[in-house]
Formats: sequence, C-alpha cells, structure tokens
Amino acid sequence: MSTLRGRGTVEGLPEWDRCAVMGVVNVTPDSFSDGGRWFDTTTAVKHGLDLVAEGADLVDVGGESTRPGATRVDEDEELRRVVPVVRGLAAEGVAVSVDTMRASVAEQAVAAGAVLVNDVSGGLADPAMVPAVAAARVPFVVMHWRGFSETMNSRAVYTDVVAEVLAELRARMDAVIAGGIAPEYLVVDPGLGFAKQAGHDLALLAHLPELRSLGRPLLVAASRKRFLGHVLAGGEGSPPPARERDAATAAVSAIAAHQGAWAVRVHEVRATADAVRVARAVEGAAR
Ligand code: PMM
Repeated sequence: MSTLRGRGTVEGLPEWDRCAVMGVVNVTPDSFSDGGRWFDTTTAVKHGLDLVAEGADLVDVGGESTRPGATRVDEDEELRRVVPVVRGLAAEGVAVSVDTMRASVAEQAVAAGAVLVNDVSGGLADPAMVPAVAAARVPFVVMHWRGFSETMNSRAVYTDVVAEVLAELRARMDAVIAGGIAPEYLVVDPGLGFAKQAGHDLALLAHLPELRSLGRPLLVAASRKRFLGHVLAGGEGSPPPARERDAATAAVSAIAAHQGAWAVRVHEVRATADAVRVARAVEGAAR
C-alpha cells in the first residue's frame, strides 16, 4: 500500500483533500511555547481567527498546560478559560477542537460549539470522559499517554518504543470503543513528548506508517517540542527557545503529511499550511 493515500475520514468532520492543519490556541499563563500570550478571551478568539486566515482547518483550544512538570489547573478555572473562547470561535464558523482531560470541560465545550474532543490522556485522566464523548457523539482523539505531567518524564522507558506505543494505543482504542465511542469517531496520536525522550519521538516519526496500521486517522503534534530543540542544538549546543523551532516544526509537518498523517497540530500555521500543500502537490504528481 502506498503510504501516500487514504488518510482516513473522521465521522462528523469535513474530508480534507490533504493533511489538515490544526492551529493551537493555549488559553494558559504557562504553556511551554506560548504561555500567557492568548490569555484573555478576546485575544484568544482573535488569535484563533488569525490562525484560520493563515490556513488552519481546525483550531484546538486548551486551558491547561501539559508541559513536563506542570501542575493541574482547577476545573472552574479551566472552564472559565476555555468555554468562552470555544463559543466565540464556533460563532464565527470555525471548526473548534477542545484540548482537555476533563469530561465537564469537554461537555461544556461541545455545548458551546466544539466539534472534536482532544484528550491527551485518551480518556484515562477522567473516568467520566469516555461516557460523555460517547453521549455527545463527537470525534475523540486518543493520544498515547502514561501519566500526568508531574511524573511523565520518569515513565519514558521503553524497550521498543514503536511496538509499545502501538500496543498501548490499541488497548486504549479497544477501551474507548467498549465504553461506547464508535470507531468512526476516533483519531489516534502517538503523543510526541509525553513520557518520551527525543529519541523516542524521532523513532515514532520514522515509523508513522506502522501507526497507521491502527486503522484510524493519525494526528501528529510535534510543534516546538523538546525533541526539535535537541535536534537543532546538535551534539554540543543549547536548544533554541520554543518559538525558534517553527521552521523545524514545518519540516515535521511535511514529513508527517507525506507519510499519510490526517492532521498536524501546530502553533505557527502559515509555514505548516504551505508544507502540507506541497506534500499534497507531490502526492498528486505521484498518481
Ligand atoms: N501536545 C500538547 C497539547 N495537546 N494534543 C494532542 N492530541 N497531541 C499532542 O501531542 C499534544 C496535544 C502539548 O503542547 P503545547 O503545550 O505546546 O500545546
């Protein structure tokens, strides 16, 4: 099978003819690459609309930082951050995804117009999440996750990272399907940087076609992550700051799109939108 064809479709979402671009709006004071920049509702909505103007197909709104070591935000505060931004963007016709590990936030975001629930814990953090998403009948991202940010670095231990991530994702897919979410609604994500060292992230990117054997569309979220800092630093140097990793991010977007990813999640949309268009053009020329 060509790795270039058949990205898969997700029930309830449009069928894009190329890898989709998911732009990120973190309504947080402390996300590792853009914390504090879009922290009030008006600025966050404006930023989401700017991302759409730059080529985002979806906008992912989150109110809790998941950077390594981060402590959890409380539920009321997460709701206060996320729901008005979701409502504001949905009212403008934007396809909004909500990035949350809490069922209550997912439910209220869907009521406010979100069309996809992106749970980095794949339903593990909150036992009410899977039933809530099943009842809402919206798409659900199942990401590979081994524990909360406080402890995830200590869980980055693998003998064969690709085989283990595949097996753990398959088990999560089975669990969420058993919990009532129809398979057609699932998106899978290797969870780059979550309980993973740089070498693990690179190995997963090198083996994306194997992840596609899970049979569901694949979301790849490499944007500005630590492993890119390691790559750019080379052997000796110090990693460039997160906001200087956008060219490297766009390179990953091109690679992921070329390997059949369904969507890439990025902070800086313009370069990635170009990257996925180029990948699409190359794909067209191969037929
Ligand atoms: N990474 C972050 C946040 N949300 N969602 C998915 N599906 N996959 C990811 O890898 C992912 C995510 C952390 O990055 P950020 O703090 O820069 O947004």
